[in-house]
Amino acid sequence: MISIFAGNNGQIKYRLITRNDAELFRIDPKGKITTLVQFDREKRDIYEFIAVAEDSGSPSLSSAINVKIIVADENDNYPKFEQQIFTFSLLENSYINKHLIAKINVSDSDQGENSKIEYKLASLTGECSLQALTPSNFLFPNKIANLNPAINNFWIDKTSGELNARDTLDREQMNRYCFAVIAMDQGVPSLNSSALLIIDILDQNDNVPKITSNMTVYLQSSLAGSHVTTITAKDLDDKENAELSFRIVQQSDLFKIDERQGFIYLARKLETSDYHTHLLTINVSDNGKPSLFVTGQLRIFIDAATINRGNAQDYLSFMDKLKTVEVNGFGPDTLLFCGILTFIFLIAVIISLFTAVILCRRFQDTSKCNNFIAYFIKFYS
Ligand SMILES: [Ca+2]
Ligand SMILES: [Ca+2]
Ligand SMILES: [Ca+2]
Ligand SMILES: [Ca+2]
Repeated sequence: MISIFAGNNGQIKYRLITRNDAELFRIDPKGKITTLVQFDREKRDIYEFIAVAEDSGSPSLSSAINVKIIVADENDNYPKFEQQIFTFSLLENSYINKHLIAKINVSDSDQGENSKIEYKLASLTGECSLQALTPSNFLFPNKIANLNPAINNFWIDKTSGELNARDTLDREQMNRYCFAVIAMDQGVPSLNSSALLIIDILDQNDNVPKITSNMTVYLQSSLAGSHVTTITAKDLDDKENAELSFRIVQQSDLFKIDERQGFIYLARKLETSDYHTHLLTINVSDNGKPSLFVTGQLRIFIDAATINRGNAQDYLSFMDKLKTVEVNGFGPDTLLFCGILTFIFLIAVIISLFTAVILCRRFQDTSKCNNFIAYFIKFYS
């Protein structure tokens, strides 16, 4: 409310001369100006009109003043994020712009302190989703330093909103971070909003494959194609950086390796000269760029006693299988054989029937035909 007082010189009348803004204000007989509507500073913050004071003399004398109304701000707008979910990717073991990951932008339509934003990061106690984004799920770093060290890998500049990685990150330890980013204005009382922040850590080929299989083998079979052993290895990286290829380094006409699966087999039947210890250098490499590799020595013992024992065991297990088929009577092979016999029998019956019908038509004699059919039934019964 504003008051305009024009002195005591007779009876004074007040009125507002305005442009469009006149309807928004009124002035009472004592010169008090009041508003007629609610004002929204974010739509318009300045109004101007002229107030006139007029005496009741004859002729009447008057004076006028310019009145300027400035609408003060109220903190009635929440900080607004550009988007609700921010997703960033960061290559492990590296910085982006000296630790800077991105700048989080927030707007607030208010003015002054009411639109001045401070940023904070918080861990989420719930799952990584927009539904979990409620203040009851927020855990701030100072309270949880020992409970959730993941958040300590990042920090946000509280005034600029620049999100930074504090240190190099290892994808093999954690490949995704999920936080809440909170923006608070400095109004009284303060208003705040939050958004989901997801940081995916991309893989770099920083792990050498590790051989995990036993590298000592006693060969038990002399036949070409026999399984010798399978080389297994682990690589902690991701995708092609962890896809492994297996190779025998030296040329060998006796041993071959499957490049993808790592199993080693006999390329040919054993000869007498093969009966000794063989040392193979196995190379296991990933498909990263550049590729990393490890080599290991595989020791294969070949002696007649072990081979004979292995061959004897192979023979016994083969005989056991045969017995199982005989005892059960209806092994898969037996069933196939029975099926083929039945099929041949049915074809024979159909051909015979077809022949019988054609011959009957040629005989033109019912008794001969009946005799023939009777003979046919007797043959198949
Ligand atoms: Ca605000
Ligand atoms: Ca406001
Ligand atoms: Ca690797
Ligand atoms: Ca890696």
